Amino acid sequence: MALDAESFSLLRASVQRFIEERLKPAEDTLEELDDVPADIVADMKEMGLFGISIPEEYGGIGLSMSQECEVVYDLGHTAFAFRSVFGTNVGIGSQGILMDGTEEQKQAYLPRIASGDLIISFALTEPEAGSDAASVQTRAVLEGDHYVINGTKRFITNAPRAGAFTLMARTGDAGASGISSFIVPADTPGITLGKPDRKMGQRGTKTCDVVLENVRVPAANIIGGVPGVGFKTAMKVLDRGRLHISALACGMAHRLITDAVAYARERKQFGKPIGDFQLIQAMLADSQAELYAGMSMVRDCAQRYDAKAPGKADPEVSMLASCTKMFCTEMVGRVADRAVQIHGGAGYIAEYKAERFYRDVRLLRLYEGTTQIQQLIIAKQLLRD
Ligand code: COS
Repeated sequence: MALDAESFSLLRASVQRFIEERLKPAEDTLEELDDVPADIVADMKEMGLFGISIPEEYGGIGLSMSQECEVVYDLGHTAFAFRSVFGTNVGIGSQGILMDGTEEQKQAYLPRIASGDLIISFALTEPEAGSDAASVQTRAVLEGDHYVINGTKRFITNAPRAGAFTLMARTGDAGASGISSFIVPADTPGITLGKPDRKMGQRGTKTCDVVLENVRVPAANIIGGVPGVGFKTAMKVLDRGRLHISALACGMAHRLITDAVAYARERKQFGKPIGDFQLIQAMLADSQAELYAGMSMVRDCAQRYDAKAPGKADPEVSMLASCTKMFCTEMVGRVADRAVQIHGGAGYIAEYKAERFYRDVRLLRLYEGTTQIQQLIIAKQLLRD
């Protein structure tokens, strides 16, 4: 699946224009409102951004992973909260249905996800199940032709906006093979939302707990209709998500370098622009070289992702996606730190974006698998027989 080259370059140009003309000027409003203005969300729907990764037959734009990474790189040039509004529809919320869902489930959900009429969230994490995702405690018990679900999901991105969740719950014994993925409409009786999480950064993104008390969901809502394979679905979704996050990290690294270069040109000390000093130049050069390395990894890994059988696991590609996620998210942390340093005292002041983005990028090393989880995945694959 890929969009033809000409349509893709038109799409990309219009996304880039949208970022420059609409999103960047709204960065401060976003910060003040702690939300994405409704007119911007309406424009995103109009542009088809909610459905970039969904095939055309289900109402989306049908980008390949390589193409998606280029668009997400562009979106990384502005506050992450803009992308987050449609991020779960493009990635972790929808992809389980696309990869493993039945045709009926795809027809029922993907067109509404692609148009943005339905926001879908990914509900895996729990108070006691984070890095150890296979220890999910939320339980789904079969009663006739329904499952009754009880449990709590934590830090669920877009839960306050969601019309549905792809939600992992235990239908069987302990361990990964006892987990199933469900499509759970958000208005099902028994679902309540916790209060919005207050976070270090990324204002305008929405996360909260999702509490399920005797939530009755038709057995037909198990993704693919098969219980016990939900953990694998979740892992495949995360492999893909990790590449998406890597491209986002690179986009933000580019923004931070651009802002740091502009500041280094304009700020004068000792009678000349600070960019004339080699110690400042070294920080810029290190950042640029690391960005180049990261984006090269993203492009290579995305190409391999596109070359494998669609929706099927490939341990080598999973391992490379973890390498890419680990490198790119750590890289943007270093780049943000240098951007603050180049700005000097101004780098600690909220008026300058370096301070805000420094806090925003911190999340990338935590969600969709911490750096330490990526290390485990990489080492496990290397040491495999
Ligand atoms: N694709 C498909 N299947 C996968 C897979 C992948 N990427 N990774 C693992 N699996 C399969 C395994 O092949 C195994 O299947 P079999 O039992 O049939 O062999 C099963 O899933 C269990 O795998 P494994 O034994 O490796 O699971 P572990 O419990 O050891 O944990 C880690 C694996 C730690 C890698 C996993 O729990 C993880 O990714 N944790 C981080 C979770 C995360 O990213 N959370 C963020 C929440 S979303 S923002």
